[in-house]
Amino acid sequence: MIIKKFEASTAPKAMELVKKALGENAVIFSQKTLDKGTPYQRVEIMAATDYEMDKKTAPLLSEKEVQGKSLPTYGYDAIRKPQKNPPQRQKKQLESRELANNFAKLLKENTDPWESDKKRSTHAPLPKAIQRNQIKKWRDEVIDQIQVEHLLSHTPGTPDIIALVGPTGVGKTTTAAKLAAWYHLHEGKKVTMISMDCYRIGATDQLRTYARIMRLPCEVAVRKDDLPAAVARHHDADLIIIDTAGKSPYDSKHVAELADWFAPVPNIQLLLCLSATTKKEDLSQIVNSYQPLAPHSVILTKLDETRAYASLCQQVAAANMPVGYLTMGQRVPEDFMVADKPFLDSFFKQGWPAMEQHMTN
Ligand SMILES: Nc1nc2c(ncn2[C@@H]2O[C@H](COP(=O)(O)OP(=O)(O)OP(=O)(O)O)[C@@H](O)[C@H]2O)c(=O)[nH]1
Ligand SMILES: [Mg+2]
Repeated sequence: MIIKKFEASTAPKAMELVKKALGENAVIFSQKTLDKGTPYQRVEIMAATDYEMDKKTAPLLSEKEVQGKSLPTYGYDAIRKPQKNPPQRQKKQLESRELANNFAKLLKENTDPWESDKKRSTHAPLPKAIQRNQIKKWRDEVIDQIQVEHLLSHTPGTPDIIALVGPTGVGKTTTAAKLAAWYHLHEGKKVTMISMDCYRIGATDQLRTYARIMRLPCEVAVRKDDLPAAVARHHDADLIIIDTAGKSPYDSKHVAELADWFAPVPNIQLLLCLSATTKKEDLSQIVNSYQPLAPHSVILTKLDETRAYASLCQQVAAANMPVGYLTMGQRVPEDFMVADKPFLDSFFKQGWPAMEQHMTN
């Protein structure tokens, strides 16, 4: 396995470098723009390929071609790397105002299905002066309801089994890899990965590649019976992470099918992935449609792709499901956090600046 960082003036040029060095099968872990808006703006891509492929096909790059000098460690050391530009106070204030405004809008809409009659009574028009305090109070009440819970350990000597479920493209596979990295590299657990995603071309390869890079076993369950069999084969693992195929939350058959697959697997904990970019109505539909599976907790993904978290906060509180983990970017394993209550509180109160602050520490 080989992981490299490439820099060029534009994304296509950086991709060219990747192809030249690692071949067509390289896996792109991350892409970001450095020194954005300055004359030094450039694109950085982190990509990987396995060792054999590299030996056969990858010509060596000259030092001039690859400007990134130090390669980040693949693993826990790379997590929460300090960022160059700490958040500015002004920006922080703007973000908090945005969050408060969102709550204000929601308050006006008066459309929250989960609200109690007590809260509903606060929807009577309020004088502007006290409205702000009321919104803040109401927001804090909502945030207080959100609980945090991580992986639950069952019987010692048997693996903990978790499965990531959720709609298409919310980041299940990427998060499965981040979870594997966290529990394997940080907690020292013996992790096995299983892919149940045979719907999409290349989906199993995506998980397999991550597993190969971390040198973890990875199985593919093609038929229903394959799943308990694969779990049984890895009875000596500490943790089994199952990645599932994403489907539309409006596809009623999908949840029934998942339930059918999971039925013979004892003590399986389902983690529902919710993307922060999902619209309020759809979030509610997602939570409802996965409810029959009784998810153990939620993973909040793509927190970096929006700055408005009010709907997410509301839906999570309403769903009464604890938050387990957070993801805030495409980088594996860096853009991942095990949720904790004090952080979640400040994140939902302050918005993105709280995340930036956290990542600089
Ligand atoms: N910005 C951002 N992108 C993310 C995050 N997590 C995953 N992604 C990206 O979202 C895209 C989809 O991620 P996947 O992990 O393939 O999503 P999935 O839920 O497994 O998708 P399906 O299997 O097709 O349902 C990829 O480009 C990921 O890199 C995140 O926290 N932030
Ligand atoms: Mg996937």
